[in-house]
Formats: sequence, structure tokens, C-alpha cells
Amino acid sequence: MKLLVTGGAGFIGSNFIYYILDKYTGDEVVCIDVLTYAGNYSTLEEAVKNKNFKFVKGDITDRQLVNELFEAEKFDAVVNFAAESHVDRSIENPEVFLKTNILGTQVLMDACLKYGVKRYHQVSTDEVYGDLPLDRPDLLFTETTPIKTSSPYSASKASADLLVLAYHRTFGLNATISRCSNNYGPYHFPEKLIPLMIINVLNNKPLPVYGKGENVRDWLYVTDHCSAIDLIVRNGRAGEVYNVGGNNEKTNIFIVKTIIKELGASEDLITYVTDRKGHDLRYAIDSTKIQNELGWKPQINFEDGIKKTIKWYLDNKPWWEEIVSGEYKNYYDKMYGNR
Ligand code: NAD
Ligand code: TDX
Repeated sequence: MKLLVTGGAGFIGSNFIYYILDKYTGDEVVCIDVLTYAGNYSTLEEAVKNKNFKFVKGDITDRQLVNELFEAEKFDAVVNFAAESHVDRSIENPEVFLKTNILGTQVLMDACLKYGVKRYHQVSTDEVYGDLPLDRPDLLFTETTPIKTSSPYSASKASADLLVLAYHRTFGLNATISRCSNNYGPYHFPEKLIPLMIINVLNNKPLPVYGKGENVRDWLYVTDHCSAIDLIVRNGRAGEVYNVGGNNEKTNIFIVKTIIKELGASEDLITYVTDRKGHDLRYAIDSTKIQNELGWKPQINFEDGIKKTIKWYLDNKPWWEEIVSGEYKNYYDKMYGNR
């Protein structure tokens, strides 16, 4: 199979590329990534040594470039990870989220129709369902839960999902969607909760917990998300949405205290800061459909996954030190300076 992976220099896309190159030695993978602040070419330095892999620097909203790439490469499947992915940034500046996450999706789907690509897969998020109350542990998101978004980020992802389903129904695009809960693992950009807390502990800096730290996320180790997407791309039914989740709900404060404990630091580093605007309370995914239909099961439990993740950040300091010493410093000062 020849796959186009968009956004493959980011967190989940890069993990997916390594997953595919390792599992299917006969597959070819092309990655298109414009290398925004969140994209790191160095993340793909092992992949570029593989003869079955090719990197193209480019923007998914650039229709001409995308069409030329599809014409030249004749992909069997497209997996769209490329996105602006950080909720806090979408609150500061929504526009680029609409451009990449919605219009970029349209450009890719048009190219799939034009060049006869057999499968388009949209990597979406549980955030399209909005949030659940903290005091109703019985409630979970299913694929039929209504779309009800909170942030410009989640609204842009939901818009793209609706467009994908419309392209399936109206133009017969062979498309699938996955809606996954929070991922964690190697190559996670330092702006997100888990890497931010690990790096701040290692740098002996305050740990900024939004509100009271009571918000709940359902954490999934990134390779378990990759295996789910792989199954959907190969065996999922066109026009279907598949929820993917870890069944692993944790409060933010639990996550922060776990990281502190694993690294032998002091809880005095915890600093409660002003809450995120519109902050979703709780996400929890029911992934019965993908388990029953495609036989997917997560392989890595949270206790092992968080240890592996912390070890990865300890073993790969140059990767994140280069990021946090650059433009990221300005971002951090702006977001956390007076919070
Ligand atoms: P990320 O921010 O780490 O990576 C995004 C990548 O997309 C970067 O490499 C960036 O350079 C690239 N990109 C951005 N705009 C582009 C454009 N216009 N053209 C080409 N490339 C572009 O994001 P991530 O956490 O790896 O998320 C990947 C996907 O998974 C996103 O669609 C996100 O919505 C979804 N998702 C993420 C999570 C999570 O927990 N991180 C959970 C569920 C779903
Ligand atoms: O400094 C912080 N302090 C804090 O308390 C940061 C960065 C986050 N938080 C809280 C906010 C959230 O409740 O931690 C939780 C997780 O925050 P993020 O890592 O920003 O993730 P979240 O907003 O849950 O969104 C993530 O999961 C769904 C991804 O970034 C999205 O791309 C994905 O769709």
C-alpha cells in the first residue's frame, strides 16, 4: 500500500509513520508537512533513512502542490493528521485553525476524488462531542453523541468531520473518521499537559495547573491510537466514525502528581493558575464499536505508559531542549507569564 500521511512531523503523525514502516515493510509512506512551530523534521530523522519513506515540505491548503503530489505519487490511502492542535492557541488566534483544519481537509478530499484515492481517513478528536459532567461517571461519548463543541479548535475539527461525512454521502468519497481521546508518548510537543509538566519538573520550574486541576481526560498511549487508525484505514467501513479511547480517566492533578512522584520532585512546584476559557470538564470515550467490529484493543496501560513516556523525555533531552530554547520561550511567557 502507498500511504500519504499529512502532518507526519508532529506528535501522532510521526509515531504513526514509525508504526507503519515497522509493521509493513512492503508499504510506502510519503509525508507532507509544512513544519509549523509544532512540526520537527528531526523527529523523522530515522524515517528518512528508510527507502520506503519520503518527506515533502508543503502546506495541505496549497491546492496546486497537493494536486501535483497526488498526480505524481498515486496514493492508495490518505491519513490526515495535519492540523493546528492546541486548544489554548485556538483561543488566542482561531483563524489558522479554520484554514488548516477545515480548508486543508477539503483540499485533500478534492484531490482524493480527482485522483481516485481508495481510502481517505480523517484523524479527529473526542473534543467534537464537547464535555461530560464530572459527577456522572456512567456517561461516555459514543459515535452517536451529538456534536457540541467548546473551543475554536474543537469547532474546526467538528466542521471538518461534517465535511468528510458530506463528501462521503454526496460525492461517494471512501472516507472514515476516528475520534480519539488524549494521547501521550514520545515526540509530544512541550506545550501539552504531560510533556510540559515533565519538562518543567526537570527544569525545576512551577507546574501551572489550570483551575483546580479537577478536569478529567481519558489518556491513551500514542501507539495504541496508531494501531486503531491502521485497522480503520485497512478494514473500516466507508462513511463510519470510530471512537478510540483508553478507558483511562484521570484528573489533571493526578497526572501532575504522578509525574512529580516518578521524578522524585516536590509537590511544592504545583501552582494553580487562571483556568482555560470554556474549559471542558471531562472527556470519556466508549470504544465498543472499534473493539467489536475491528478487534482493536489498547496494549499499554497508563502505569507503564507514563513511565515509558517520562523515560523517553529523560533519554531525548536534545529533542525538547532545542524546542523550549527557541520561539517556544515567547509562547510560554505570553501564556503563563501573568496567569
Ligand atoms: P501536532 O500539533 O503535534 O502536529 C501537527 C502537525 O501538522 C505538525 O507537524 C505541523 O507542522 C503539521 N501541520 C500543521 N498545519 C499544516 C498544514 N497547513 N500543512 C501541512 N502540515 C501542517 O498534533 P498532534 O497532537 O500530532 O495531532 C495530530 C492530529 O490528531 C490532529 O488532527 C489532532 O486534531 C488529532 N488528535 C490529537 C490528539 C492528541 O491528544 N494530541 C487526540 C485526538 C486527536
Ligand atoms: O499548562 C497546562 N495546564 C493544565 O492544567 C496545560 C497545557 C494544560 N492543562 C490542562 C488543560 C486540560 O484539562 O490539562 C488538560 C490537558 O490539556 P492539553 O494537553 O492542552 O490537552 P487538551 O486540551 O485536553 O486537548 C488534547 O486532547 C485532544 C489535544 O491537545 C488535542 O489536540 C486533542 O484533540
